[in-house]
Amino acid sequence: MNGAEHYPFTPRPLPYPANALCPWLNTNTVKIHHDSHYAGYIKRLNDTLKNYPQMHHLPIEALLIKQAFLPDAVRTDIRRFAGGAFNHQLYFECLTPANCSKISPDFEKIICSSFGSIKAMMNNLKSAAMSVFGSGYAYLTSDMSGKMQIIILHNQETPVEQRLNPLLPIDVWEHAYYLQYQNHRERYLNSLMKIINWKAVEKNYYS
Ligand code: MN3
Repeated sequence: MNGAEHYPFTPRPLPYPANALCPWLNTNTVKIHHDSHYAGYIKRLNDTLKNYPQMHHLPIEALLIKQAFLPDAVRTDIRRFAGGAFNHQLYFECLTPANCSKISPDFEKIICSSFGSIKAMMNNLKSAAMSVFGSGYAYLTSDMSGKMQIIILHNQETPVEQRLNPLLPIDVWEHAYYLQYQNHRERYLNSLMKIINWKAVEKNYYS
C-alpha cells in the first residue's frame, strides 16, 4: 500500500489490460469487477469521509486500523468501504497473466515451512474459499513471526484489523465470478490459481 494516498481517493488502474487474464478471467468479468465494484467502494468511501476533514490525511490502512477512534456515525461505513477498497486493490495486484504466474525458489521454501508443500497451500486456500458461506474472502496472511496462515473473512473485513499481514485475497463474492462461471465457484478457483502473481504475493510477505 502506498502510504501517501489519502482522501479524496482515486481508484488505482488495473496493473494489466482488462483482457490480459483471458481465458481464466474474461474481459467483462475483470472490467465490471474493477470499474464498477472496486471503484464503487472508493466512491462511497470518499462520500463517507467528505464531512470529516479530521480523517482526510489518513491512508486506507490507517482508517481500518484506527476504527475504534472513528466517529460512531461513520465507523461501519468506513469499515465496509475502506475494507472493500483495500481488499480489491490487493486482489487485482495479486493477479497476472498465466505465463507470469511463478513462485520463486526462495518463496517456495517459506511456503513449505508453513504448509509442507505448494500443493498443500493451494489446496488449503481452495478449500477455505469453497467453505466461505455468503460473501467474503479466503485470505493468505502471515503473522508477526512470518508464519503463513489462511483465514476466512466475511463481507469486506481485512487481515489488518486482526494485525495480520495480508498476502493474497481470494475474492469469493459472487460478483467476482458469476458473469463467467455462474454458480461454479470451484471452476473459478481452479482458474484463479493459474493467474496468481506470486511475485506480488512474495513482495507483500516482506512489506
Ligand atoms: Mn470483489
